[in-house]
Amino acid sequence: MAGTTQSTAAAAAATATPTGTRKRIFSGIQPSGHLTLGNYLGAMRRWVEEDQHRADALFCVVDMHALTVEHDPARVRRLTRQTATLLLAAGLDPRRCAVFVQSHVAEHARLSYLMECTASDGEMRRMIQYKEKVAREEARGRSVRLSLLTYPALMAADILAYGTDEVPVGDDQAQHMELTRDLAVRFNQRYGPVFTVPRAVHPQVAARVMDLRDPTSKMGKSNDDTGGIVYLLDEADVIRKKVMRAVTDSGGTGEVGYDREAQPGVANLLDVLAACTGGRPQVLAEEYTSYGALKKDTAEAVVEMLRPLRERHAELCADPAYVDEVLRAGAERARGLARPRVDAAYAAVGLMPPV
Ligand code: AQP
Repeated sequence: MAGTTQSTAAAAAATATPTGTRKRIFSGIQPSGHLTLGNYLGAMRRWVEEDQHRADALFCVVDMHALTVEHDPARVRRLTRQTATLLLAAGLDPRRCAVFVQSHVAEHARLSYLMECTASDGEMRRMIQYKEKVAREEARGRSVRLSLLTYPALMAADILAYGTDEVPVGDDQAQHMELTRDLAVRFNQRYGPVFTVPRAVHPQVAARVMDLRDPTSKMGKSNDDTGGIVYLLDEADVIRKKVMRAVTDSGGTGEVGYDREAQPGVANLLDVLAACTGGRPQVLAEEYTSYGALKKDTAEAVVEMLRPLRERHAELCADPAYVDEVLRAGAERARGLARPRVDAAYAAVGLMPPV
């Protein structure tokens, strides 16, 4: 332990429970593509329906993460605005939570460097998402950016800067969350108790929505083949077409059953239908005797669930000044919350405060 009296005192102030007994929640979403049904069911819906009501919540468009692979600057800028607009359209209420853009709050990058100094090269290289994305970048004939390797350090900084208790995310982020917890514990052991150790919370149903054309892979917004991905802004007919063409039966049984191993495509549709209707996938499986009927009902449930979001998105696009103001106020609040903790972390590791 190397915590000085000064840094420990600053850290204690910074780690005090933010608003009495209210939990602090942080989560983020990358503007690396158009948002998908996976993003909505795995993360956003819970932010809207539960998290913003029960906690002191911050939701962030993590634009710097979108630079970890080859990108078009104009597209990232456009998608950042679109992502923020979709978060509001989905129902995040700026009177209840902060909605902001990562690069507008310098504390994320400041803390990310300290996280790189806390993590080891080996643990970064073990990340499954890193290995998958390296393979994808290489298959596209692109070089692999160093930031792809250090991405989890920035993600840890995003979370730890706010004294976050809970991080609502899809299943695919479980490994990064474990690393974030390890980094928080390690930092605190080395330098004093600066960070709260956060925990991940995953939705009960549809924690990992799979690609409709390849149900063994996650529905990802940056996948090359878009035929199996439902985007939140897809027209109703496009959604219907994609769901009706979903892969259902690789084993050839022809029966509707909820078995993720044997029938991943059917299980995925049942998960999506359950998430949209509030049912249970195992129970829903018993109600269907044909894939066609299951697909039709799933398509309609998705279309209906997304209809209000699409309508609200169109309204918000007509009022960009409102979205700007939400993001400005959100960033201001986030800066005020993050700065004392990041300053405490800088002091704790031995960096001299500005004179
Ligand atoms: N398919 C999914 N099912 C459930 N949850 C998902 N999430 C993403 N995809 C699914 C959750 O959405 C939140 C934001 O995700 P992200 O922006 O960090 O990552 P991404 O959508 O996976 O985008 P990438 O990494 O740019 O590219 P792809 O998609 O190609 O891997 C997170 O809470 C995530 O769990």
